[in-house]
Amino acid sequence: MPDDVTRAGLTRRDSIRFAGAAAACLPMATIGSHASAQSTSAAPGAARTFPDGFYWGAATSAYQIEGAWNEDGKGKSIWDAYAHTPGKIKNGDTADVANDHYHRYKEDVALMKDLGATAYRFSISWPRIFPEGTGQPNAKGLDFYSRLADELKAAGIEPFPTLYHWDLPQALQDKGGWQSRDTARAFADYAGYMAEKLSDRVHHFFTINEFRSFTDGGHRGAEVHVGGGVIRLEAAPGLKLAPGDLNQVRHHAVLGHGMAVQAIRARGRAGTKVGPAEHIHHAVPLIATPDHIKAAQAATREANAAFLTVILEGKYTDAYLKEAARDAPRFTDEDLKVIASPLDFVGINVYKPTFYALASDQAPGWREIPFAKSHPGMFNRWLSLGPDSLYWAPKFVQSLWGTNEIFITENGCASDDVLAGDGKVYDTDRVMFLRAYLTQLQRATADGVPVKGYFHWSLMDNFEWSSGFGDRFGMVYVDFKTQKRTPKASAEWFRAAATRNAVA
Ligand code: GBH
Repeated sequence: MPDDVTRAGLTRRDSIRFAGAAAACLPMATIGSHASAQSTSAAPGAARTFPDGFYWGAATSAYQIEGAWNEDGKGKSIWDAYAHTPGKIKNGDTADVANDHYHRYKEDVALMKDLGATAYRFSISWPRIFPEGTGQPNAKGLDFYSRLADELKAAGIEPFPTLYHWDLPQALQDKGGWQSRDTARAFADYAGYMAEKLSDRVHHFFTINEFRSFTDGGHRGAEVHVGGGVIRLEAAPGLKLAPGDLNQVRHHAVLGHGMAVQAIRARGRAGTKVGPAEHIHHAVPLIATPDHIKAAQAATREANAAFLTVILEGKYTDAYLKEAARDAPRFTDEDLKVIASPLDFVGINVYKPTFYALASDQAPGWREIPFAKSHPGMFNRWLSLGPDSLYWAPKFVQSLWGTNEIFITENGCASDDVLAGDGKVYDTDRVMFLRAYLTQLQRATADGVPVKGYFHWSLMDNFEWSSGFGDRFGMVYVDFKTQKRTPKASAEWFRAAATRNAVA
């Protein structure tokens, strides 16, 4: 019954009963003296605050929300082509319209403002800017991002664009895509162009989102065993390359990142900051004692050998090259220098531990501990619950590479959201997830790990790649038939945290 439902989905009778019980067990005098006795030390529930100036943001990506896939001179991307291929996306969904954000960006910026967000991470669609990947820019494409940046600034929200969130111009795919070194060059030219045009208002650029997801996911894919069956996970362009060719794709991707960093420095205003947004593979020490912590740290360095480690160290690890053997990427010393171009910050997407680790007497010095069968997870099977990832992942970035600015560029979960009788969405699982993860992030900042901001994935429900519109990752519920946006309970949680700069 709708009128029987009050806030937080409790029935009116439940909330009255709860209030009565609380009053009977905890007389006011007890509550008062307890609070004052604790006031000089860390009281239960003491504000778990973040450093001053901490950015509270939400994240999205172009293909997942914009729609307008063929408007205003936009070129086709590999995701347009892939989603238009029958059988590739669940329920035959495509992001041709998606959240219609291209036309509704003002409404979406207003939503963010209501959430108390001070930063927004979005991605720029490369084929909107360069429909053919290179050559003649499309003025209308640039104009969209320019208007978006203005709208954000006017709302007091700092724009943090990502230059590549997987939507490669199809025209470049036709010439070999990331298998070709020319794509790295083309990416840098596009990155430099964007810095030139936007760096009067945009002070932070992320180069590439999640190297492994589009290199390995798009050029090899994976077969995973789920509930007795096998499902194939892949991303555009949906290729199955031999190991040596895949390693070359990975190399071109990190090279493209490095070349883009240099192009942004050359063509952006002085002071423009740049870094990657990488899904860091990381081990969490199963037991947090010095030997296991050291082992987890070493495992984390090796787990990122092809991506973050070479970007931050300018060298592929010996173990990576040894294991790849004949299939190792072909590269020059000059490539390594470009790949390791100095960065201003490191952005990491953090969802769950890649694995737990324990120290071992045997090489390589750690043991991977798989998730227990009964380890709890979120709505998506792959998303095991591991809040202390938000402690250890940034901590290891700092301890391994001495990074002095870290952003959490994504963190969040899908939820089987339903509109309640009162028209609201009570996503208690997402609120639980947020509180648990951000408690660990706050712990990292209190330890001196230089985390400068947090971007929740995602601002609003959107096109979740191969899963289509079925997996809702937003703090804002979207009815894809009407485009109506409804902030969920998690959005209220986010606002409470952002406005207090503390875990809520
Ligand atoms: C991010 O990827 C993406 O950047 C974003 O676009 C996406 O919408 C969001 O997460 C939510 O998924 O092989 O079983 O682990 C997160 C990292 C890596 C998670 C690939 C899903 C595939 C399933 N993703 N992974 S599994």
